[in-house]
Amino acid sequence: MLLNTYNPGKFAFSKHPHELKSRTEIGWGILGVPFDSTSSYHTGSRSAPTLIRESSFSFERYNFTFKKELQTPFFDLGNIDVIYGNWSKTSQMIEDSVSELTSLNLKPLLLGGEHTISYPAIKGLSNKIDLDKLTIIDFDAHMDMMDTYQGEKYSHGTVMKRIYDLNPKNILQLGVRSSSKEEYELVKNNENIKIFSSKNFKELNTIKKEILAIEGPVYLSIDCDAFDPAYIPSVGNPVPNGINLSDFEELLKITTKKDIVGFDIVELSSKTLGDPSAVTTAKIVYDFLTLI
Ligand SMILES: [Mn+2]
Repeated sequence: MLLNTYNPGKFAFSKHPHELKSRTEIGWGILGVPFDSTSSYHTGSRSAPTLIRESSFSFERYNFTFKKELQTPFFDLGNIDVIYGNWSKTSQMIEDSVSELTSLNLKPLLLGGEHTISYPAIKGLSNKIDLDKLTIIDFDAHMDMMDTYQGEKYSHGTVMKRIYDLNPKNILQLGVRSSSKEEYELVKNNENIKIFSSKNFKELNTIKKEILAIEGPVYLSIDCDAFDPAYIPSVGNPVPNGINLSDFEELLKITTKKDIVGFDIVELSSKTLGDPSAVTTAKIVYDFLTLI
């Protein structure tokens, strides 16, 4: 490092890009995706990548929660140059960027932005992974299984339906506590989609067993609204009575033992530097990188 400087535009502990050229081992590549054009309630998730990175500098390399140092190699490569209001071009850019990351031996770690970004992220993996073997673990208060929302086919409210249309092996949704009747009917009658509501977290062992039984590659998507608003109030669509951080940490320990091929964290919606919601979101990324 030159002089005694640091770069608050990159996630803390990120490796320097010059090391990218000589890479052979697999690592993670962070991309910010500051897109929030379909947000329907609290807008502002376009600022989340910046807030998450800034918050990451409040952590130590030693992760006391898991008694482990953060040693996973990762590169923060900046933000995708999204076009606000133009989903089709933005979506293509996300897909291409993820695809490019995989050709650099990097797995995608996306900082949203709204939840819609998960769809092109998963599509971008398709040259490396058979999507019909992929399981999606989606922490979310909502099902996001509507076919259209507010007239839009591609929206934070339809993203899991679009992903379902790609025919992945399974979708596991954790923390759900809000849906339309149509979404509930679709999910209830579908053996490839499993739902555990936030109330189901009283039987955490059942969810643990469900995760442990997963075979094959996994894409992990975390919508910050899965958590109780007591932990992360600044989200696009807050829903009361969500999951708590201790239960999440237990599940993250198990999930990171799986073959995770991609990760995103979405829907943090704030404009305030140091917002505790941003610190908690950054902590989840930091925990993930420590454990993976
Ligand atoms: Mn969502």
